[in-house]
Amino acid sequence: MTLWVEDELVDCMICEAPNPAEAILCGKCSAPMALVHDTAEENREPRIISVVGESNVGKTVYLGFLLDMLSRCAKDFEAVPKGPYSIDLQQNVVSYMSNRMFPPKTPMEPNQWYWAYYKTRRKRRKSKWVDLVMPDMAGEALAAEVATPQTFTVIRNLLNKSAGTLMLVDAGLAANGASRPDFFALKMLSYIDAMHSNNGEQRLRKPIGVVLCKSDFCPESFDDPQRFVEANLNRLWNLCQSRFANVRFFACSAVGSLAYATSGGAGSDRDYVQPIPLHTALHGIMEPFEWIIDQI
Ligand SMILES: Nc1nc2c(ncn2[C@@H]2O[C@H](COP(=O)(O)OP(=O)(O)O)[C@@H](O)[C@H]2O)c(=O)[nH]1
Ligand SMILES: [Mg+2]
Ligand SMILES: [Zn+2]
Repeated sequence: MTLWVEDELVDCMICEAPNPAEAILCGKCSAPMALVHDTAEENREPRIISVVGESNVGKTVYLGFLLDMLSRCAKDFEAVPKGPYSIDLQQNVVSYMSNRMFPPKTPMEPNQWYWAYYKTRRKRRKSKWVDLVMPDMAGEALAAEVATPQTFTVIRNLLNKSAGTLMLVDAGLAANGASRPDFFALKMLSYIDAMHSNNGEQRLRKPIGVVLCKSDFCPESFDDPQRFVEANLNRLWNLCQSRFANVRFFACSAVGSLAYATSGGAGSDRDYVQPIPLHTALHGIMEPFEWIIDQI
């Protein structure tokens, strides 16, 4: 006689694909399965914060340092990393930057994204756990999904399930007069707006933290981030005013000073200029996170 033990299946929190109970990452979207197990065990709903932004805006650098600060109990936060991937992302950023290099580009394929999952809460107040789930996604994937919804359904599911979103914007480019960061942010927010569309009347209450990355290029953004957005990212500003009830603006930077190196090679490579982060100086990394955690 043969006994068949049917494997228990658990649905992924992000894409809803069934996975074997012992799976660590979802077989379809690579999201950490610990998210399902932990929240079920603790008998609570997940409270997800997502981090989005265009390619090259600084997501990997921001997340890496945020996770590192959280795991060192900055500002009295307690953070529990879930799974090796979470620690890898953080370690990757910290070690590249201490070698005066920016970390390499995030791959486009969803199964190669680093999904970091940290459970975190304020220690002193014994407040509720927050699930900081951050796919360090390639900005191109996000752009593809925003341009043609349903291309990467995993992104849609993630945004839909998050209680709050941090949207990163390249302040250096915006300060130089580029319209690209403004348009990308505009598209991103109108995508979120459309997804939650409630007959178009009420403004969306879900908290959106707009994080101005690379603010070392435009230090004035630290003095008054809101004003900076109003002046340099005016399309984004107007949409926030009309459609979002709970938006806050923050400036942040990970580097103290930059040097520039050229490759010195021949041909097309010749004029390639590469920024070298001379030293790490973290400004405004925790603030957006602290704010959003209090909003959800
Ligand atoms: N000046 C400055 N440049 C940054 C900062 N963070 C990132 N960068 C630059 O932006 C590039 C892309 O950063 P990355 O985190 O990989 O962006 P991602 O594509 O959004 O993940 C890096 O290679 C750096 O050149 C920062 O705080 N200040
Ligand atoms: Mg990246
Ligand atoms: Zn999944």
